[in-house]
Amino acid sequence: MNVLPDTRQPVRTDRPRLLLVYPATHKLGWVRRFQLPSFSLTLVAASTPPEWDVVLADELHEDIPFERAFDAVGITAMTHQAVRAYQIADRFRARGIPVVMGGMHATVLPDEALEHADTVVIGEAEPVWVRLLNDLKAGQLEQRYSSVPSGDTLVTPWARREILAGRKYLTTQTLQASRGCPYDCPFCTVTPYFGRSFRYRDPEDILAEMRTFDRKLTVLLDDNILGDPERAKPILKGMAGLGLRWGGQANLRFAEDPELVELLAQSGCIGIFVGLESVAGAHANHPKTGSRYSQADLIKRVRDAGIVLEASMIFGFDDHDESVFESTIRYLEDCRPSIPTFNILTPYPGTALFRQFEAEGRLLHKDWQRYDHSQVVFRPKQMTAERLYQGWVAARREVYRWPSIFSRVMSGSSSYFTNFAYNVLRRGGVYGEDVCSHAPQNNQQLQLGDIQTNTRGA
Ligand code: B12
Ligand code: SF4
Repeated sequence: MNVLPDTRQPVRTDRPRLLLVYPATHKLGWVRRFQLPSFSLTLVAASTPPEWDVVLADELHEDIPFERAFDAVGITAMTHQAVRAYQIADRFRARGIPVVMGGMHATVLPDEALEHADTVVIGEAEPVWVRLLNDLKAGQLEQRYSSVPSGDTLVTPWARREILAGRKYLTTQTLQASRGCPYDCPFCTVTPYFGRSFRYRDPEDILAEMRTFDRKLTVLLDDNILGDPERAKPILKGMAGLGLRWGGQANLRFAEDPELVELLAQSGCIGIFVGLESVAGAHANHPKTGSRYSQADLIKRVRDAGIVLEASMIFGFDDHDESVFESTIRYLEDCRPSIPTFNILTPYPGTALFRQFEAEGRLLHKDWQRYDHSQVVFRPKQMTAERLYQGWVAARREVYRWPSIFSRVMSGSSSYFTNFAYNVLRRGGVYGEDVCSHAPQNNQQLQLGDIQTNTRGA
């Protein structure tokens, strides 16, 4: 890691200086070039009045400039970044520099964040940020600035991507067309904090921002870009002429509407991520996943349109016993998404799941760095924590064996190369990482067949 080069120093010194920090929990090698930048911080920068010089420190790419002079430091953090964010905050505050914490973790646990920060932004920055900075300059900083989402329209400035200059990311062309989600899944923080209704930006504003993009690869960071099909369609129609190649997330039920699938393909969508969550039980029959069509049928529609479909499953719900690993693998073999992804259920603070597990005494700890979907942080109902972890490890390895990859890729009707490339990348992540470092106890690496006997051979 290097310290920030001088070219990224504020040009003028007579203006107030703001440092925005994206904390990193661990060092990344060359893969940092395939990460996305913090959209949160480019939006905070865009909401900052022009009188401020804004500097970004992305700890994935460079060291934090702890010794430099700033008038304020703003730090973002998801839960797994919180501990590192607090360390950074403490160091700046020790020098008397006021620290503002924002993002999902500070939003759900503002009291904890205030042990390390002078002030906390609860919720979205846009409505409160200018007032906060003015209060700071006037020496009247309050401890909390809260914004509550309302209505069905989202107004945000265009992200200030130039503060990312000098670093290599997968792409800096990220944006959100909408926020909010009505589905209120118990393991997710989005509905409580971004609101129950889909708030969309004005399609013309989105398209105008996209017209400034000079590369093809674009990522839409919406939780469910197709959540309100009638509001998504004008955006997709407008994108059709822009020549972008983009990926995003949605819930699979969008594929019930053939027009939407066609528009998605025409808009330049190359990959879409959907949460199927569970092969059986309550989460398989949730309004977001349950459909009058089979999931296999809906997945086929998307893949037939030439779009890579990534399906995410979660292991560890209370209605999951040890058979869930095997049944999930077999289910995915039938449904044939282009890319399967598995996560360990994680009770993030601020969710209904967290409250339930805390009330039941089932949280193993509150070591936030380990709340990242790859570690078991709670006591599962129908298996041990070790079994859950090892089943997750084995399931990932099973679906990224070469025969499994070839079988999935060849089952599509088009985009063989793109599908194969995505799978190879994912295989690298699964087989390349030191999964044992996350194991709750027993570090023995199991194959799926050690957990369930009915495993197919290689
Ligand atoms: C896109 C996305 C990703 C992307 C990109 C992340 C990146 N580089 O920033 C990818 C796919 C890489 C990703 C990965 C993960 N993600 Co993610 N991700 C999202 C998603 C869908 C959008 C994030 C986003 O950009 N939102 C738009 C911005 C504008 O919103 P925002 O971050 O909340 O910021 C606003 C306010 O919070 C506030 N704010 C934020 N920071 C600051 C700082 C200051 C100083 C101020 C004043 C204000 C402020 O102002 C902002 C503007 O309004 C969110 C869900 C969501 N709706 O937010 C999940 C979400 C953030 N991810 C989540 C998780 C868990 C993860 C993973 C840990 C999952 C995993 N293990 O794979 C990883 C961690 C990766 C990492 N970097 O270490 C959780 C976090 C939960 C939690 N309590 O921490 C979320 C909320 C999803 C969920 N269902 O709960 N993610
Ligand atoms: S559908 Fe997705 S974004 Fe919406 S509440 Fe469920 S997990 Fe969260």
